[in-house]
Amino acid sequence: MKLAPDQKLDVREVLTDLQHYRPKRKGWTWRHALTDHRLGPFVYKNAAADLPRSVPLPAAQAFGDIDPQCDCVITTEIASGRFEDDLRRMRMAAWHGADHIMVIRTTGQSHIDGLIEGTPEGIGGIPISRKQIRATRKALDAIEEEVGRPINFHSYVSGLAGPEMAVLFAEEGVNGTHQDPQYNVLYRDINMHRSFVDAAEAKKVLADAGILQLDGAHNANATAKEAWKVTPELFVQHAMNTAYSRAVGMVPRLIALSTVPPTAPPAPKLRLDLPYAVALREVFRGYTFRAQQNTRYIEADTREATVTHVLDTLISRLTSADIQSTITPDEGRNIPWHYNNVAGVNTARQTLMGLDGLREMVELKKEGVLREQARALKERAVLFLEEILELGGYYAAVAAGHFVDSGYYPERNGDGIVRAPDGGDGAGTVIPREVDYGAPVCSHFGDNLYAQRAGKPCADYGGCTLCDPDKIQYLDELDPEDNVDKRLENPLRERAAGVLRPEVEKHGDGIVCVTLFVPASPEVAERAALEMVTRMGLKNPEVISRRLMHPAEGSMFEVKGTFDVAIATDALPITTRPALLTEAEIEAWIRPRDIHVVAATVGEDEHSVGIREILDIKHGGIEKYGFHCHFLGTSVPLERLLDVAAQTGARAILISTIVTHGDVHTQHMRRLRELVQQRGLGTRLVLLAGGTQITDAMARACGMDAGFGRGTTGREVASFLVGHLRAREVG
Ligand code: Z97
Repeated sequence: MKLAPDQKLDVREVLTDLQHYRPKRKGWTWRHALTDHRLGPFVYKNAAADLPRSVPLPAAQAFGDIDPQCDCVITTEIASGRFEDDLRRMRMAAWHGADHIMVIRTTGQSHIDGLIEGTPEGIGGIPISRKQIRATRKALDAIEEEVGRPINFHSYVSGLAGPEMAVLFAEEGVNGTHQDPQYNVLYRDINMHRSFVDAAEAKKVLADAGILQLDGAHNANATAKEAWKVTPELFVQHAMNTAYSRAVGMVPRLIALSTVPPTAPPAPKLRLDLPYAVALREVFRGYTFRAQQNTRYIEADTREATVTHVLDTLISRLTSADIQSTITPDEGRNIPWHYNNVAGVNTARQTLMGLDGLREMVELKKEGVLREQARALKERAVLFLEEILELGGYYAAVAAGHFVDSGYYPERNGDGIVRAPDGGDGAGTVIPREVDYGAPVCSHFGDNLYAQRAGKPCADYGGCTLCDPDKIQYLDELDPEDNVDKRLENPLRERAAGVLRPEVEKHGDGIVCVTLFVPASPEVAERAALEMVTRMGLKNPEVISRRLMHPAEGSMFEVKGTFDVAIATDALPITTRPALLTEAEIEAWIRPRDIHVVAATVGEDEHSVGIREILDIKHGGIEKYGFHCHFLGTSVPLERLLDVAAQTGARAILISTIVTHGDVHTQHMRRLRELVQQRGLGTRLVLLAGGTQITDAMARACGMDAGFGRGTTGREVASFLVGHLRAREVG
């Protein structure tokens, strides 16, 4: 399967022959850091290889459209709940620099005690099935070829079916997972014994498949009443999972500690979060770090979420991050929207590149409050661990409610999560292995009847699904109604009919967001905002963000609603804008040639703002490329423009009309052409007209070489002029 940048991802092609699809590669891939990477006008200190295909950051237009890539992996979490829609979102995220795609399941899959077949939408959310994974991996294999960088695919190995999930992921080329038995125990109330036994088995499978593991410590941050107070415990949680993973055979490089800065402004964020981040990296040196933005503080304001994300990322750059995970800034108010996935990725990318080389200029102090705080945290963590030992171990400590207590250890408020060692889902399901136990796959923790002969244990029984993928039983979806083929019917019909609707989540959902400021008290303003959006024709309007500007003067609202109108693309008046020359190309052609242009606002028009924008270097006008501009002012007669053009040997005349009536602008254009012809300058002079009422087609119909309407930039005019003059030179 191959993707072309100008063509939409074909979900049908993804689904074709899926039962025989095999992943192109397995195991985790890091970016390779480059030192002193030269790109455009800059040298980067913390960059990785460039992408052949991507969408650069907006400001890149000022630097030759460069798109430097940072040295750490960037994550986005994708979870519309419909894998066929998620594939398109993944592609967009990859073009913006994401190379770690987490497919989060929208159901608590940890409670399900087996693998799921089919994609049951609706009740209870979306669990992960083999079909979804395989389709996603196939699409990601094509996407990584398109952007030119491996994409790590990620999901969760937890719960009662943890080992089965691990095998499934190893079979299907999933590259990263969350795996931490403490997550089961604390957050999903799954039996402790079962969770740790399963974890050993699952971790062995992950280790053998080279899959990266994230732990679940950050969940304490997200659930604790005062997140900055659970920081000593987080060291303990990381230590437990890390030690257990090592004991099973995982390599440190693929054990990623999942860490989240615990606070957000107005908390004194760096003062609290930086010592914690520093101490963590000192204690766990040699492991890798997955830094994630804290979801806890994301509410309705995407601006605020973005600022916190930037500060979180600053902490990553001041310490370290091997993976920078992103959250969508709208997560507190919607199921994330696809353009907000891209926004989150861009916040990380923009911040990380903006902070390139920071540690070469800024050093964290070796003494003082930062070190004192870091040391205090470590001491508290060690005391916490010692107390666990005194109590008789982890199970006893959880039973005593020592985890996710809101006290700052050694304080305790008695509100921690309490789990009984013999309770929870799957209690009593751990049974001793028989001596003749035979493991169904080669990756296995502990005794196995099948000895390691001929290189692999499964040789004894003719191969396992990890070694021989043809042994995998592929079951397609079982639900006759709710399956991808049925769900695709409408989207494909609409696409074939050339029909478009706006969307934010799923194909053609029609959801749009309107921003309004309403000048009244909050209650009145909100009611009015909903009414206004209803009158715009949106259905089911819902205020998703409200920001008070002043109790009496007004509030700003973001209202989402459904725009239930399909637009036929073939009825749209599409004008293709010509591709622009780069700034460097324009300048390289103009500078050595001494090109003069004459410009004025003509007729009886006193407005010069528009034409000045096009000419002046201050406004990014064509002067900056080396054009010699003779601006003659406003209300200038056409004859005078021609006189000056003759005197200066100009190659172009630019006329502007802003205020026109009775079609005077078309008369000016026609007259200018006549005068030029009369004086025999038609082959020498390029004639351009601009103004709010001018269109390119109209200007050409009136004898101009081109017309430029509202919003034109100097680069567009310069690009046209160079293209035209160059063609005449050649011709
Ligand atoms: C993150 N934003 O990137 P279930 N195991 C662990 C987890 O943290 C999770 C699950 C399993 C977050 C992702 C929260 N984490 C979302 C260690 C979920 C999922 O399917 O909800 O039962 O388990 O870390």
